[in-house]
Amino acid sequence: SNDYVKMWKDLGLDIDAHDALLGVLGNAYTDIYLAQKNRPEGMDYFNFVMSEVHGLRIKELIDEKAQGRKIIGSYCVFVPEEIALAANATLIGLCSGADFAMEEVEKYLPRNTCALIKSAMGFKLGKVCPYLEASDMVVGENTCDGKKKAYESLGELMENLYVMDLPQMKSTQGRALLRAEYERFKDAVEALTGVKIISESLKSAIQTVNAKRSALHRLAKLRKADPAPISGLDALLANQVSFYDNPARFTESVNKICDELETRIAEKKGALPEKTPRIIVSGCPMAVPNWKFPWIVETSGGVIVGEESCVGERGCRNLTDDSGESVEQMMEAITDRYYKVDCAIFTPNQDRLNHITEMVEEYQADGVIHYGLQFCQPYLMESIPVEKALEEKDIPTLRIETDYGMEDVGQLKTRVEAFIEQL
Ligand code: BJ8
Repeated sequence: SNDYVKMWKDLGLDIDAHDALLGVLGNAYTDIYLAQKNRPEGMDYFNFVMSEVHGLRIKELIDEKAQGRKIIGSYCVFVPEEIALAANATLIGLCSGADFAMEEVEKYLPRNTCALIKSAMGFKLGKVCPYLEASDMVVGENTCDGKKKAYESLGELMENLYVMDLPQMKSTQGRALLRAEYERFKDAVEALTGVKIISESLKSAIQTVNAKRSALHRLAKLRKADPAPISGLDALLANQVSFYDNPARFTESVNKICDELETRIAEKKGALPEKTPRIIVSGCPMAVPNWKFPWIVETSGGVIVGEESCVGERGCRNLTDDSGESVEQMMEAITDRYYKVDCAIFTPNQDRLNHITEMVEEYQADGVIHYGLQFCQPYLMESIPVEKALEEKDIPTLRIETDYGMEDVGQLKTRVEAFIEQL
């Protein structure tokens, strides 16, 4: 609508480039999502969210801003939403799931940078992301070397970049660093919003985020059923949308889908037929609109029953203890919760290997596909021990390496089909 165009212009978006992006996004959604059969009716909510992803949700954020609320954008699940919410700010995950303005990007980053980082840079340079432009503060983090160094360049293109340091080892010192960084972040957020975090607001923020994550857990557990009541594509979408939707509304919508899935399970109704080979996908996060790989799997004879990913269980499986009385106690609980995230930037990272094996058992998976983005050192390196650990348990494993381009779809499909056939 015209109102939206005005809103996008006010945010400083490049309207032509943005139209092009929305066109691609809309087509991909139609071809990949709407083409699926046997979807739960509750997915209508997500169809609506996606059709309004740069419209209604952005309008809501602009309205929040008009009322004095601040918007914080983040690129990593280490940035605690609890702290943002407690200071009356909204946290948005800035997705980086599509190539954009690649020629421009390569003036800032080497060609052999992972697609996720290039995408983040491309959305800024191309002026096409309303979430990024609506953010009052953008949080970068020292995770992989690629991101760490890319934020130096990104910081030159924006005034409001805040960089969080993160540990690389799960040690006493590592935890202390995380705790100190969360305190520094809390101070920065309070300075941004002018709102002091108190125990009541922090407790209520923890409960809001826990409720959201619990709804995602509930959805995940229902995928244990055979036939799987929901496709991996649809479950991934729920995880993706959790990063920018209103948390309370999101929680309610996911719980509604879960009610429907329970009925489906009782009726043995599946998104894909019973006995479809069941796959766990493990590895790099898949941000909107990166649906390429799950689409390949689920059109090649498999069904994805779990994501060992930050857009999946790695990102949401742990809850934060909300029993603390003081801000101090709850900040400790938040630190404990995030400290468990088993990202491949940590060394060693045995928890992740254990968790993948656990997921295979829990979801009765027939095999694991390790999804690595090209040039992502942490996950590509770790894919080798992952494969070894799984092979030791006789769990069939396939390692793939790809990017956001469509050139390798045929070749990937051939490999995935061959893998699924032998399960
Ligand atoms: S906690 S996974 S969201 S850092 S794919 S940019 S690692 S080169 S995304 Fe991540 Fe936080 Fe970890 Fe999760 Fe680098 Fe690899 Fe690119 Fe990556």
